[in-house]
Amino acid sequence: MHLHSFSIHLKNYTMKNAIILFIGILFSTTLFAQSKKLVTTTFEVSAVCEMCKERILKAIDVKGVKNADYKLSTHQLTVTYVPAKISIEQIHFLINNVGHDTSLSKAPDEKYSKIHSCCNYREHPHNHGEEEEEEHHEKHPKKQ
Ligand SMILES: [Cu+2]
Repeated sequence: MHLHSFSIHLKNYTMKNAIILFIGILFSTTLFAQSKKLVTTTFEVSAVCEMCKERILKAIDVKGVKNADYKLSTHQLTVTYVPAKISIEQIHFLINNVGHDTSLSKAPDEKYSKIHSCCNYREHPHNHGEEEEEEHHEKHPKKQ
């Protein structure tokens, strides 16, 4: 009887270990999967020209950001990142930090004042690349 109860105890113990091990494997696999998980999102970033675009993309060329694409004509930035390595708030902050406003947060005036005067999107909110070219054509008609 004594021996029998010992064997049950041993069986339970082994079972318990197996369950703990199984949960452990499951948990670490989930963690591993999460650390590799990619998220792609699109949001608005204020900008005027190609110089702005370059500045924005350079600012978020950091660890955790896998891909970024900015469309000047729509002011939309599409970014693919690893949430385990960088948060979306941090990405917005990095852009604000080089002087550009986003749909989530504004650049500090001190940072905004440092960007080139032709990039002053707050003064010329609708004055991006293509439109500017059209305006120039209107302002300077062909001489006859
Ligand atoms: Cu610019």
